[in-house]
Amino acid sequence: SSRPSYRPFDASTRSFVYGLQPRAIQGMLDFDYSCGREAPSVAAMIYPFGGHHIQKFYWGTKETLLPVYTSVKEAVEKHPDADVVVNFASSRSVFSSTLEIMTFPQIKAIALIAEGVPERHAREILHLARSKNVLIIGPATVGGIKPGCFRIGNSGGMMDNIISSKLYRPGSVGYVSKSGGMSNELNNILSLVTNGTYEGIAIGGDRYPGSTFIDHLLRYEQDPDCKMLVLLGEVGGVEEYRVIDAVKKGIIKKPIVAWAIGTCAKMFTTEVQFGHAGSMANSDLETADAKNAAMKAAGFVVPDTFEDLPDVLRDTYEALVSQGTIVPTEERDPPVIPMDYKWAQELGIIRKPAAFISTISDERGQELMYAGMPISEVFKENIGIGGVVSLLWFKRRLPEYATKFIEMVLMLTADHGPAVSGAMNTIVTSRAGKDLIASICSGLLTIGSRFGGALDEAAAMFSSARDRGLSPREFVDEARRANKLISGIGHKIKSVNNPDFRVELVKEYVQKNFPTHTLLDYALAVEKVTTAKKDTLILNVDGCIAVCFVDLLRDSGAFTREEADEYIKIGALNGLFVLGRSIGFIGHHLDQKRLRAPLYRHPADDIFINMLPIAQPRVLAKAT
Ligand code: Q5B
Repeated sequence: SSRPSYRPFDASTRSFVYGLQPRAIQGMLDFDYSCGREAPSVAAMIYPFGGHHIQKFYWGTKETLLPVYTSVKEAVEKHPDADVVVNFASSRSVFSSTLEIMTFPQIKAIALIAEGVPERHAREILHLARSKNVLIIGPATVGGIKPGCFRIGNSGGMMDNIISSKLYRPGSVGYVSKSGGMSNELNNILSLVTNGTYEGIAIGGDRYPGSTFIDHLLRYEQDPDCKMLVLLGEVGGVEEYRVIDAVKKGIIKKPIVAWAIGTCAKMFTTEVQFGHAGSMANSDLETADAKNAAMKAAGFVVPDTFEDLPDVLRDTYEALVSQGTIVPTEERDPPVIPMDYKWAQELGIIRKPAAFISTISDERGQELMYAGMPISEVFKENIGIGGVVSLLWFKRRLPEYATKFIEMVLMLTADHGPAVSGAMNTIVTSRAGKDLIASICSGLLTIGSRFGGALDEAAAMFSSARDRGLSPREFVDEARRANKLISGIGHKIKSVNNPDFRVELVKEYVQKNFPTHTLLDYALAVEKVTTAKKDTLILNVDGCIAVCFVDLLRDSGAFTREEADEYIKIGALNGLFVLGRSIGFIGHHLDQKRLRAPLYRHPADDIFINMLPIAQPRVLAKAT
C-alpha cells in the first residue's frame, strides 16, 4: 500500500471482516457513507462455514453486495487492495485465525475484538506480529476510529453518536485509550472543546495488548496531520512510563494531554481490580496517582481531576490554534444518514400506506386471533370447525344451527367416490408420482360449473328468478329460451328414482332448523318442473346447499342483504364444496400411495381415435 507506516488507515483503506457480523458491517458502511467515501471500507467477509455467498447491505439509500469467502487465501487473492482485517472470531478461534491471516503479507493491520483471549495466545500473536510488522489492535477492544476515513467494527457507537461527535470528518487530536466506552466519551469531549478527533484507538484492557499506548502515540507524532496527542491511561501496568520516557527523550514533541483513570483506588482499603484484566496496581508505580504525577513532571498537560480534562484540552487546543499549528477548517454540514426503515418505524417517525390489508386473523400478539377471537376462546367455547369457518370467512359468530349446517355441508361433500372427475384427476396425478399437494390441486382444479362448483351460480340464478317474481315454470322456460342449463339442477347418476341421500339430509335439516327456507321451497318447485321432463334433472347437492345457504345468509339475521348478495357474488359458496371435497381428495391421494399404485395409462381401445384427413391447401393461381 502507498500509505506511510504511521498511517495504517486512510480514506481509501479497504478491509476484510472475519466472521458473520452484518450489523457491524452495516455500521462501518454507514460511517463510510457519512464520511463521503467513494467505496465501502469493507471489501468482503471471511467465514469458513456455510459456503460462498453474497450478502446485501445499504450504501446510503442504495444497496450493495459484499462477498463472503470461506478462506483468507481466496479473500486476499480476490481483493489485493484490502490490507486490514477486523477479526470478530471468538476467543476460541481468534488465535488460529489470526495466525492464518498473518501468513498473508498483504495484511498490515488486524483488530481483535474477542474478549477472554488466553494471555499465552495474545503474547504469541504479539510476538509474531512484531516480526512481521503487522499492527495488532486488541484483543478485547472495540478497535478504533479514524474520522472521515475508517471505522473498526462498532467503534464510535451508534450513527447518531458518530454524527454528534463529528466523526465524519477529521479533527487534529490523536488519542489512545484502553477502553472503547471511554473512547466514545473522548470523541464527544474532543468534538466540543477542540476541532475533534484525528484518530482514536482503544488498545483493549487485557494485560498483553497487541499494541500499546506508545505504538500509537509514536505514529501520531510522525503524522503531520495529527497536531495534538491525548493519552487516557489507567491504573495497572507500566505502559504510561514508556510514553513518559519518549517525551523525556524528545521523541514525542507534540503537546500531550494525559490522564490515568483509577485515582479513586486509594479510597479503598484493599487492592482494587477495575473492569479490565490489566487494571490493577501491582506496585506503587502502577497507581493512577503515581502515573499522573510522573506524567505531569515530564511535561504532559495533566488536569487536577478527570472533570478538568475538557478545560485543559480546550486550552491546549486553543494555544495550538493561536500559534497557527492548527488552522480550523470550515465546518461542513453533518451528513444525512438514511435511517433503517425498521428503526424509523420503531421510533414512530415515518408512515407508509400498507400494500395489503387483512382483517380476518392476527398472529402478532401473544395469542393467535381469529376475527378478534383468541384461539384459546375458540376451544373454550367449543365453536367447532363450523364456528371457525364462520369467523374466518364471515368475520362473525353465527348461530349454532348455522355452524352445524356448515359442518354438515363439509361432511357430506367430503367425498363422492373415486369415479367423480375431481377424484379421478387426483388419483391419476397421484399415480404419476406426484406429491399430496400436486395431486389434490389437480383434483381441485377440476371443480367448476359442471362439477361441484355450481353453488354460486345456482344461488344467483334461483334467487334472481324468485326475486323477479318468476314462477318455477317461467324460470325453467326462461333458461331454456336462453339455452342455459340451470346451475344446481341435474345429476349424472342421481335421479327421482335414485335420490341423492345427501340432498335429503340437507333438506330435512334445513326444514327443521332454519327460521325460513323460502328459496329451498322455490328450488323444490323448480325441481318438480325439471324432473317432469327428465328424472335426472333433480335439485342436486350443489343446488340444494346453495339455495339453503341463501336462506341462511338472508334470513338468519346475521347478515345485511348487501352482505348476503356480496358473499354469493364473491364465490363464498363454492368454498364450501372446495373445502369439503379437499378431505376426500387427500384421502384418495393417500389411498393410492398406500396401494403403491403404479403410473396410470388409459387403454387406447377406450379412446376412439380418428385422424381426420388434413385439408389440402388450395393452390392459388399465380398472378400473371
Ligand atoms: N339438462 C350435472 O348432466 C350435469 C340441465 C338440463 C336444464 C340443467 C348437468 C349440469 C348444471 C351444473 C350442476 C353440479 C352435468 C352437479 C356435482 C357434485 C357431485 C358429482 C357426482 C359430487 C349432468 C341431459 C338433458 C339435456 C340437457 C338437460 C341437463 N342439465 N336442463 N338445466 N341443469 N347441471 N352441476 O347427466 O333435451 O336431452 O338435450 O350441467 O349443477 O357435480 O357425484 O358425479 O358430489 O361429486 O350429462 O354430485 O345436469 O346430462 O348434459 O346429457 O343433459 O337434460 O339440456 O336435455 P348429464 P346432459 P336434452 S352435482
